[in-house]
Amino acid sequence: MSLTLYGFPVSPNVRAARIALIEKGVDYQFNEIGFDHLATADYAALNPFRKMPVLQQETFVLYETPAILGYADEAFEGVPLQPIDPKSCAQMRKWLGIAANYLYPVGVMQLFLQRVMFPIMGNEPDEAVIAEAAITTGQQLDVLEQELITPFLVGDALTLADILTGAMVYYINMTREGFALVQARAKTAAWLDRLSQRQSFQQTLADLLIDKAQG
Ligand SMILES: N[C@@H](CCC(=O)N[C@@H](CS)C(=O)NCC(=O)O)C(=O)O
Repeated sequence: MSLTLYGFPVSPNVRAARIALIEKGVDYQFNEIGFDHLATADYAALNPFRKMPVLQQETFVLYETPAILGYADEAFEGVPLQPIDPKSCAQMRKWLGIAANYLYPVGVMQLFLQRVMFPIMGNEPDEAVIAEAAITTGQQLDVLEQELITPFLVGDALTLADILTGAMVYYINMTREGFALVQARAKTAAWLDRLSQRQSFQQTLADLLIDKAQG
């Protein structure tokens, strides 16, 4: 059985998929692609929406990160990454939605992109965008802080919720504004620290970002 994940290592969605596969102990090939590859016909055949990641297992092709995360957990042996109880499972899915729909567009695509990626790419960050994004991100992190009543987002064990939310908050924390916001929220800071110490997070930190990690 050959399993391939396509993506650019900096993408937090790609990283989350890699983290889930590593946490499951699944052997997979990482096929590193650049953003220019998304425009090709070959890639459109894998994902007509031209987003990354894509997971391919022989003739089975899957895109959309939450679907890939769920498949990684359900199709392979290894420690379960989803709770069984319906309420806990619903909470986990809620956090997958929060990560994709709220944290990613603001904390990653505005704050992290402008503050960390723009300078790497030789672009000038827009301070007004950063300031606005930091306010919204602070409000979102307040919710995370309030809900972190257990060591992980949904109970005492790592779930897909921690993986996707953690991938987003990890990048938020790489910005100086996000770092201050995370450090001001003790439970969020401790949770992120717990995640950052996992091999799966450490092994998937993109080379481009190694000297940007905080803490
Ligand atoms: N809904 C998609 C979103 C994935 C996504 O936005 N991926 C980004 C990288 S983190 C991407 O492919 N960006 C390229 C683009 O928008 O052109 C998923 O869950 O996988």
